[in-house]
Amino acid sequence: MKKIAVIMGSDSDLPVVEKAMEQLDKYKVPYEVHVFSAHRTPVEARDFALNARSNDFGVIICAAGKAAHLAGAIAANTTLPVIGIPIKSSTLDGLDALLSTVQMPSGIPVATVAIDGAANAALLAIQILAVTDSELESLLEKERASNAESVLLKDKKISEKFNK
Ligand code: RP5
Repeated sequence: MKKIAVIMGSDSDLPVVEKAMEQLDKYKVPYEVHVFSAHRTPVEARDFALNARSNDFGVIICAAGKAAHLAGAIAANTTLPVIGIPIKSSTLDGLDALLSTVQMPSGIPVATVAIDGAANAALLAIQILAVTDSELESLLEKERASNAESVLLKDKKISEKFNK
């Protein structure tokens, strides 16, 4: 199975990004975690992206806050799918990071999840690997079925309380 890379712009992003690793652990998907910054360590970020495919990665997740150029800078140097997580780490509540991550020019896509949406970033990366992995696909299907069951249970409880 291909590895998933989880890159964050700073270790201060870790409390949010950990939600991605929780999902990757749950699905037993191999991954590596790094701190690279588009602005503070641009050479290392570029080198990682250039070598990611030959280093057996299948998807790269990039989390960054403020002027969040990490996902775009990584995407510029690889044709692997890149998923961006805008991090709420400034006085602008993450809107700065959201716009910096999502507004990519044509030709260099970044699949951007919600502000602080680390769990969904991991799930999307897993779904990408599941395109060619039926075991992973069936785990995803099971999880969705169990999520649906818990929502139906909530509906039942609310219905019993209010719909007399
Ligand atoms: C971004 O700047 C990082 O991704 C982080 O969200 C933010 C603040 O970084 P630190 O100053 O806490 O290292 O590049």
